[in-house]
Amino acid sequence: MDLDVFTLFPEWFDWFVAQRHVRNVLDAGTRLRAVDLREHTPLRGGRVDDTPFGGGAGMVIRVDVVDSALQAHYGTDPVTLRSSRRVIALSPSGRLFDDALAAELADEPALTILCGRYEGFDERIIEHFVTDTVSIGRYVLSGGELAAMVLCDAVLRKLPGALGHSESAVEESFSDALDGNPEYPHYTRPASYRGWPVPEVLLSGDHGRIRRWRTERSAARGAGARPADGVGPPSAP
Ligand code: 6GU
Repeated sequence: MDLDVFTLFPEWFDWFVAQRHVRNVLDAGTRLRAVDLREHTPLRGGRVDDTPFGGGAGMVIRVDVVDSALQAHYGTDPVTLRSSRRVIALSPSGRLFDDALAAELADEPALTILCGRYEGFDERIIEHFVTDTVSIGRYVLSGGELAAMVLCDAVLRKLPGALGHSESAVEESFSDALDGNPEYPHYTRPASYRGWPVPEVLLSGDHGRIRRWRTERSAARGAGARPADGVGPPSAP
């Protein structure tokens, strides 16, 4: 996969790409580049934003700035670029990111991710250059960079080479293997700690029973059930 992240803070991604699980995917042939939105700005002083027409608080990323950045990077008109690759604008008002969207994006040969700052993007960027707007949750971040890392992390770990064991991503939370439910609980040694025992079934060696227990726990979590002791986090509505 070929991943380009357009951002005002490309150096933030140095940390991200240095992480082991990201390195593994990059070593297996995926490319991730952080591109500085300021690098090709047509405005003086590296300016990228402006005040909103109609007034109001905050600044807006300019359409000519994003046009120049995409044009310079790809050597093609961004209006046509989006017919050949997925161009995603990160915005708190976008489509909610989930495992299904992560899987969908992991199947793409190439992704372009635009990180907003300030109040967001001039709407013409969304209308003419972008294929998707994506949000990672119903809260507002100061910019799209952390959201881009969340998205990249969730997508990259689905690619070959990301995980130590190729099966680890198949039966994880929200996957088809678990009918879209959260993952079942895990336990490891010691088998009893401070009087807290591990569920007996997991020590039974009966793989059929273990499988049924896990499917059941996963489905119960999906239904928002409390843990059996009733002292866990409150159940979902
Ligand atoms: Cl994608 N961007 C910003 N700025 N805030 C967010 C978000 C994205 N997703 C949730 N909050």
